[in-house]
Amino acid sequence: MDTPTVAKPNEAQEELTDGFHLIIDALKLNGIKTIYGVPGIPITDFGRMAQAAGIRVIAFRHEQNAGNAAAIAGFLTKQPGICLTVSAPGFLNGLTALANATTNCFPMILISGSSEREIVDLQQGDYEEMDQLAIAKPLCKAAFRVLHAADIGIGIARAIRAAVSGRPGGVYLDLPAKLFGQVMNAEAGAKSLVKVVDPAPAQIPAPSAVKRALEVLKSAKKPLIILGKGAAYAQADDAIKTLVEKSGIPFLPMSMAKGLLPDTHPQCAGAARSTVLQQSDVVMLIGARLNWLLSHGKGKTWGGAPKRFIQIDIDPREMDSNVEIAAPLVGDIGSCVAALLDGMASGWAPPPADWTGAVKAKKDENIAKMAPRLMNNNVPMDFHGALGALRTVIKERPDAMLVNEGANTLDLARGTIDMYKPRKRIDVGTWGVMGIGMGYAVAAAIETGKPVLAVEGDSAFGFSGMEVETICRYKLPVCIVIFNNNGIYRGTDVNNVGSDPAWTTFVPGARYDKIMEAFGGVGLQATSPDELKRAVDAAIESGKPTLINAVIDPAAGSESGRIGNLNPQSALKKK
Ligand SMILES: Cc1ncc(C[n+]2csc(CCOP(=O)(O)OP(=O)(O)O)c2C)c(N)n1
Ligand SMILES: [Mg+2]
Repeated sequence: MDTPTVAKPNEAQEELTDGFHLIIDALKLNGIKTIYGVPGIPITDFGRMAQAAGIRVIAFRHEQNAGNAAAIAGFLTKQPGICLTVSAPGFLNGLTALANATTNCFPMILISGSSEREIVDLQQGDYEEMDQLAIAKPLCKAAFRVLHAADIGIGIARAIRAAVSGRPGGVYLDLPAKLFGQVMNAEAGAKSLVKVVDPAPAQIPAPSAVKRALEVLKSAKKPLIILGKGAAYAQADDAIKTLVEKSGIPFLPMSMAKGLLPDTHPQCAGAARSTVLQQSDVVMLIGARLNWLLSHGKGKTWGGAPKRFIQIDIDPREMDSNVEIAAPLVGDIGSCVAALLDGMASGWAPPPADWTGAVKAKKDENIAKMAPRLMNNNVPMDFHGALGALRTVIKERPDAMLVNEGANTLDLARGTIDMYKPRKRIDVGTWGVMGIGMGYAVAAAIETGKPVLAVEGDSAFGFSGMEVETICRYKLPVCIVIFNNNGIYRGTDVNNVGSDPAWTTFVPGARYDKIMEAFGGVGLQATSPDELKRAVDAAIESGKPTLINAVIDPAAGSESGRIGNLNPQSALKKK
């Protein structure tokens, strides 16, 4: 029998490297510290080597959750979050997160191993065969494939720059299995690596655009500032706070911009949302898009009075997307806000007192109306009673990260739980997508080192629930509270035909806390707001993975939470 011999041509003289190491070196050179992923062919050894080289490799139970973790890591840090998957099915599992990242403008790179190009392109049925690059392209900002080890440096540099420059988004990087094992001269390999210089260059707004924006703002009798998650992403917190305070204009934070200035700030108009949207005459959007979440800038929500919009956005094509923008201000948010502040330096008159007075009166009225509902200690709990307890938790711990998904559980928590610091609230974002919960919770814990409170509808939790094992495995300080109302929106629907349950309902009285116990975490049940508060306090104090099954009245919720109006209605039914 032949004994296989290993050819050692110039090995004595020549030091070699390979694809595995070049990828790791390229990532490290560009400051990547963490990879979120799921192992398998052809990336298992790569993950081991990355871990050995000091990169933190966080293994999930499903790629969608790893992808969501990478995406939110990108949002929190302004560095692209990396998700690593196997080919075809693993890649597809990660793709939802990649598309969601792109929609939400989060910088993320999905790196997937892929099968042999020669076989894939001839469609000869390779293991996990799929033309991944072509499939990823329409769902992300950019997609690249690296075929030669010598191109790894440039490939990773392009991916990083594409993810974070301009409007951030998702990038796909296709790495065929053969690439990992390709060998090349180590010195040439080192030279081929690229450190991306100034990956997200400042984009300075034109002085004429700044002047126009200030003129429109000055002309306002009833101005309003809307802060979007782009403003939170920008990490220009001090400049934005100064702009809002110097202008004296009421501001409305979008969901993930909550806390950029505290929700308790005297200028916050969150509790008078309908009033300010309807009655304002000039609206300055900072990193907020006029999409469905703002009723496209028109219609009933915005009232009858004509509006003029000033819009700050890094993407020129965002302007006039839905309605005319009177003063487009294109540039990065930090530079735009700084330029506006410069322009205001020579003196600025606060908005008319009858406007700010009217906003304050409406807001005080709404807050007073809500207060007793949030203090109820009813059993079974309703959403308001339970959220009143969690609101106090965050008030007492403004550094904690809040993850939130569901329908009623989302909409009511958003309006109830005040945020005090920037980038502490992460949720379903532009799409209202279920399934971000545990991925976001893991990344929030890892990237910030702070305690995480995940407030989850029972349906919402189910989309990523298996990651409680991941949370236990990495011993993350995550407290999950499940608002268990036995179903989607409510647990009271009945199917009158046949014996199947109504399709919006779940097993009644389920004990989600037991799932956590299965992996060594703490599982608790809470049936009153007081009990819930005590349980969450204990969880956060201990830093131990905890899941609290919060029993909510199954009849308390409403269809689709606050967006029931989006459900299509038949013209026939209306007759
Ligand atoms: C990926 C995805 N699938 C389905 C939906 C539709 N959807 C919206 S909210 C929701 C769940 C709402 O139920 P739950 O999380 O229990 O919240 P509740 O209203 O009961 O508090 C679903 C399935 C979605 N938004 N995203
Ligand atoms: Mg529910």
